[in-house]
Amino acid sequence: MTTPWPPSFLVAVRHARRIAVITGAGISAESGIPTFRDAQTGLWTRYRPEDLATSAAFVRDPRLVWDWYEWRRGMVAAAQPNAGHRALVDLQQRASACTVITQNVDGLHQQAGTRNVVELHGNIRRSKCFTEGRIVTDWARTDERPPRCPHCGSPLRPDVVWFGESLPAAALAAADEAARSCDVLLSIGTSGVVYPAAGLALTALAAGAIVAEVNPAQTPLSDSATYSFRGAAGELLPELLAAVWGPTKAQMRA
Ligand code: BV8
Repeated sequence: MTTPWPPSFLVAVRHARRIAVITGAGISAESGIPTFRDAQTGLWTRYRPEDLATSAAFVRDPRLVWDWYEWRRGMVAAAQPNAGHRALVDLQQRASACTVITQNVDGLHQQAGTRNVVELHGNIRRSKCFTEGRIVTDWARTDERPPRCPHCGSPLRPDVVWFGESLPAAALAAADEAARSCDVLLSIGTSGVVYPAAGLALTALAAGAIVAEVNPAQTPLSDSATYSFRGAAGELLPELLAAVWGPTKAQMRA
């Protein structure tokens, strides 16, 4: 089923000087990584992500939080970028300027080949010292969980932004500048409930950009977005690129 793309939207994407893209967990769903809104599976069904992704939860039970992230790291390590990630690599090559901003911590945009990804919430593949904040790669592999910082002995934590923590200032500034200066913003696979990330699409709208959403479900952005396309990123994004610039060689061979 091909989406009836509005011609005005296709023209806007093709001629945009600058495109901003904001992605959420939905773009990684087709890579097998559960979204935050998906029910947690197995051991983790009894916990809400919001209750584990906090500094207080880590202080209260560092091993539980460390193990939750190790479980997620395992899924991320086994995951491959999907057609949605690859379509954004294609978009960045075809558009005159395209900034990809992500709330995701899985690193799949970089793995797919997207350049200069703005990671608003850090990256689960990196660990840092809970006290010093420095990134640590070489810790003693003992069975202690969480492991200890080799420099000061504090527990290690994932290099992600927890609820109640400020976003990296440089990433937030880059995302805000992209939202203010783009002609088109694509909001892909996000429920749009976590701030300040969810505010970026509204910033783009207020600055006069065309804002289009790709999501199988309604979100708080759906009614205010210029366009809201119902569907999966892995299906709609390749379709959109083909509608704007023609099918890729791979699509022609398919
Ligand atoms: C902060 C990393 C300052 C960790 C995450 C107003 C202003 C500022 C702050 C706040 C505010 N109001 C409230 C707050 C506090 C809070 C907040 O927003 N709370 C929410 C719950 C109301 N914000 C913060 O704490 C932020 N910090 O603002 O600092 C400050 C400092 C001190 C005190 C106050 C403020 C920090 C937020 C970052 C938290 N860290 N991740 C980790 O991963 O473990 S957030 C995490 O959840 C994700 O990164 C993401 O941002 C969010 C989940 O959202 P989504 O990515 O959208 O995923 P979700 O599952 O929700 O939805 C998936 C969507 O995909 C669905 O819509 C689904 O339909 C769709 N989908 C499914 N399949 C597909 C699909 N779409 C396309 N294709 C498919 N195939």
